[in-house]
Amino acid sequence: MGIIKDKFKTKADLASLEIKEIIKEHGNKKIGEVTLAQVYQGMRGITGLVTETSLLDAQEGIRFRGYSIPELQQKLPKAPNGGEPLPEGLFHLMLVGELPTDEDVNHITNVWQRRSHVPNHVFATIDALPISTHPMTMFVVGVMAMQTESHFAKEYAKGLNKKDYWDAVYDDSMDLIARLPRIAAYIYRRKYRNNEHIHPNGLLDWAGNFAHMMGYTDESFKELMRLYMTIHADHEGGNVSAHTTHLVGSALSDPYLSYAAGMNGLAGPLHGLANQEVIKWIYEMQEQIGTDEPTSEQIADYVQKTLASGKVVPGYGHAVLRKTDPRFEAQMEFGKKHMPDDKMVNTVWNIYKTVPPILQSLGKIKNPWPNVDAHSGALLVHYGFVEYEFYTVLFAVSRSLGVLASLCWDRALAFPLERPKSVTTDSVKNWIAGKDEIWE
Ligand code: HAX
Repeated sequence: MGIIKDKFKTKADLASLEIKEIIKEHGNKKIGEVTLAQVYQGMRGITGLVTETSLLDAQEGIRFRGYSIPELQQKLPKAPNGGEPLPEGLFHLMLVGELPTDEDVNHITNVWQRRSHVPNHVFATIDALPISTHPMTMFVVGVMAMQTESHFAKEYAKGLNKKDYWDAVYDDSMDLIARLPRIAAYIYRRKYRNNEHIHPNGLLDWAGNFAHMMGYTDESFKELMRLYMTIHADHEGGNVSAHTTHLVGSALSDPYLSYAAGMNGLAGPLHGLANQEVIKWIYEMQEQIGTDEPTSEQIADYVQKTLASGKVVPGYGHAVLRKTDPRFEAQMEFGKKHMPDDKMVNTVWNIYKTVPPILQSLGKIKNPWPNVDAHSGALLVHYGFVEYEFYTVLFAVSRSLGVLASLCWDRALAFPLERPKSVTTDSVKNWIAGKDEIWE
């Protein structure tokens, strides 16, 4: 077995014993009560999942295995002469539960380089789609075309022992993560750069090579990709992309099928697609007002128009967070360091000053603060990366790290098929009337 695979297996075996003991000793403890409102309103606040890789606190924001984003920026290994964490390191932390050494990170970079070959039929499948196809659709179709390579599916068909599920899921996960930047860069160059493709650079780290294959040579853009790929990787288990990957994986659908399902969820405008919506919304505002430096009053006016037309302000609000997203803050710091005078970035900062009080004044929005998607596009635009329909693909490449590390844990801990109970409104009415006790 490989070094990382060995470490993971040792950790997972220990965790598995611990969990068995926890369930034996405390399995009957109640973790909360579920109200009818929660059943109807998106299950907010119901604890119903275990996801080992990260934990979201409403006030503090995300912690990956206990570490906040500023702590990770300090503690994770960096590229030579770089200042941002390498996503390889975050993957190690999420998978193994330990901070990596420089050597661990180099090892993962090398493993992903070795596994990064994408079969030709995947590119041919993407090429068969009209050029107007949304990049997220091309991306998921590419992932699905690559499902032919699944070790898990092949081994399962031959007859795989339950105890070995994790092994094939691990191999598929590593292959997928290694190959996704190639697929994404291919789509980018096909759609926006005359189909002129760039060979991978075997000397670069995973995110640096991704930047290179998309055609961005600036060192600070590579740094942005390292930060971007790190902060978008995971947000505990209940969000649509993580939860969907986990749910579909629980049916023993292989990692290609599970990840593709999750990414279809990421492609929704209330989730990951919000990053494209933010920049689209800013461009439309600039066009309507006739300036690329809107004042706070002009922004406030445009926000009111957006709300009056029954639309959401993209990039603001969150189902769990109740403060400014630390991922927004990390990007703001990057902006201050690399492009403090950029007009689009300054507009994002002005929007940050203007929007929360307006949303607060409506009285119904639980979180008026910006989320990760409010900032990411502006940093990309600074480097000339203006093709905002592509932004969610970047998010998807990053999200593979979290959801696939979690999928490895799901199978190593032998989590069962997920199947919550649902009810009908008729049965709810009967229950309220005291006639029906079926789901008590
Ligand atoms: N603009 C306008 N209205 C908003 C709003 C926003 N940014 N955020 C919430 N609301 C509204 C809701 O639509 C809801 O209205 P109704 O009662 O009329 O239906 C009300 O405020 C209460 O919503 P909530 O309880 O505060 O928020 P939810 O948990 O239901 O929804 C969302 C969370 C993220 C979906 C929501 O805040 C939203 O739509 N935001 C804009 C889209 C966005 O930025 N999405 C990305 C979220 C982060 C993420 O997943 N990134 O990938």
